[in-house]
Amino acid sequence: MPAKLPVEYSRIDEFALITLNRPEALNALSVQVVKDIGAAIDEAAASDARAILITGAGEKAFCAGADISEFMGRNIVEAMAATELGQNTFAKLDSLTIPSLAVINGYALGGGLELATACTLRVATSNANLGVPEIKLGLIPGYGGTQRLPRLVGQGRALDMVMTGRMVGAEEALSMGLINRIVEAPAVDGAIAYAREFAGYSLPVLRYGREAVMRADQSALTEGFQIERDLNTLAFQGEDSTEGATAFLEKRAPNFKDR
Ligand code: DAK
Repeated sequence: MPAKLPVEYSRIDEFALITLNRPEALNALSVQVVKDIGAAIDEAAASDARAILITGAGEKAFCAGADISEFMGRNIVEAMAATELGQNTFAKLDSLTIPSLAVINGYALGGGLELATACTLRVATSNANLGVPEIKLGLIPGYGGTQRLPRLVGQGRALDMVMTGRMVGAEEALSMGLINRIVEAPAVDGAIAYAREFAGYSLPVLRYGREAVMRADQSALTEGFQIERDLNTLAFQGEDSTEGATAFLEKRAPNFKDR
C-alpha cells in the first residue's frame, strides 16, 4: 500500500483537488504540510486544471489551524520564517490564473481559515465552524488573516472574530460574506457544481475580473476605475471577447479558447 501523504494532489475531471490529509489531527498545518500545499499549488498551476479545489480529509475538519504541537521551542527567527512561509504559500493562490475554491467540510480555524480566505471563493457544509482562535493561545493570526479577513467581512466583524476567537457557523459565515455558498455533503460534489458555473469561461478574462475586484481594496476609487478600464480594454483585445459577442449574435453557446 502506498504511504499516506499529508497533502494529496489529484484530479477530478477538469479540476485539481488538493486534500489536507491528516484527519487524525484535524488536518492541522505542520510546517511540512504548508510546504506540501505550496508544492501542490505549483503542480496545479502548471496543469490544465480549470480550478483548484482545496479540502480536508475526513468528515470533521477542513483544517484546525497551525499544528500547535510544533509551537514549543521556536526562536524568533524560526517563528518569523514559519509565518513568512505560510503567508507566501497562501499568497501563491492570488497570482494564479486558475481560480481556487476552499471546500470547507467542518472546522476551518486559524491557519485553516487563513488558507480558505486566500482562495478565490469558499463553500462550506452546514456543520462547518469557522474562526480565528489564535487569541486563546496568546497569539494573533499570522498567515494573512488580519489582512484578508477585514477585506472580506469588514473591519468590525474581523475585529470581533480576532478579539473573541469565537467560531461562526455556516449560516452566519454566509450572511457576513465569509463563504459564498453552503453545500451539502459530500462538499467536493457541491464545490464542483459551483466551479462548473464559471470553469467554462475564459481563464484569462476570469483573472482580469478577479484582479480588478481584489485591487478595489488596495486602491483609491479613481485608481480603481483606471485599473478597471485597463483590464476591460485588455479583455476586449482578446479572441475570447470576439467569440463571446459572435456567439451571442449567432444565438449559440460560446467556445472560449483562453485567448
Ligand atoms: N494542532 C495540532 N493538533 C490538533 C489541532 C491543532 N491545531 N487541532 C486538533 N488537533 C488534534 C487534537 O490534539 C486531537 O489529537 P489526539 O488528542 O486525538 O491525539 C485531534 O486533533 C482531535 O481533536 P480534538 O479531540 O480536540 O477534537 P474535538 O472535536 O474535541 O475539538 C476542535 C475540535 C477543533 C474544537 C479542537 O481540536 C481545537 O480547538 N483545536 C485547536 C484549534 C486551534 O486553536 N487551532 C490553532 C489556531 S492558531 C505562527 C504562530 C502561530 C500561528 C501560526 C504561525 N508562527 C509564529 C510561525 C497560529 C496559527 C493558528 O492556526
